[in-house]
Amino acid sequence: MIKGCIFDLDGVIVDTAKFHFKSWQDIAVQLGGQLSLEQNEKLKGVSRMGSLDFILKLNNISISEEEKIKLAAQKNECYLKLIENIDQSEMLPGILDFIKQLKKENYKIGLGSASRNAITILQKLKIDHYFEAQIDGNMVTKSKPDPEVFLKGAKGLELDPSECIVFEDSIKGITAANQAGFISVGVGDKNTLTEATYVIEGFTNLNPNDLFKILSRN
Ligand code: B16
Ligand code: MG
Repeated sequence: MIKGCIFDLDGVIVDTAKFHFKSWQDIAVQLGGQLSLEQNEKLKGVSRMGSLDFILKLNNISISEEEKIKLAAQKNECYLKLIENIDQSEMLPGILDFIKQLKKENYKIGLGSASRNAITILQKLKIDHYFEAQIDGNMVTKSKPDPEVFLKGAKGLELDPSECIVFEDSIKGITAANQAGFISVGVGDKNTLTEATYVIEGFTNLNPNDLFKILSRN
């Protein structure tokens, strides 16, 4: 029986992927390399340092650990500037309504994001009060596809993974959810998120109970 939902942030609740992309692209260009929109897809759900390592490898660039720490901080400064004035208009269509419906029906709601900025963003969007458990990149030691972030989310909600749905836009996040026995709902392209229990294109006009009925048949 479904009792709670755990949401990824970037790409599920809010359209911040474009800001991560712009910030990383600037770093790649500064290093004499590049980062295309297609390559950026592989960075979804990947931690800050993991993303930098990916970009360095992609461009055959080798730098010291000290330099890496500086670049990661520079990327984050740029990202923070871009999200400075973020508000509910940046939320993905239908998600706020979906969250409100869940709350009305007494489902528990949690956050499971790789981003160290996730809680700041929830506060800026003025939706943090909906989330009984808020797990972000500062609270985990292992990145997705490790399920730590979602397991901590379920623990915070006092639920078993089998009682929770994880909503994710990244392949790594879906793998993480599946590994730990959650029901996984991919948000995006069904040809990309092939491992998900079920895939939705988005939250527009989506009723939680209708979705849960479909999931119980899968
Ligand atoms: P930060 P999610 C992830 O968030 C993003 O998808 C990924 O692009 C980003 O690199 C990562 O957070 C770390 O973000 O630099 O803000 O700590 O999709 O797991 O909500
Ligand atoms: Mg995401």
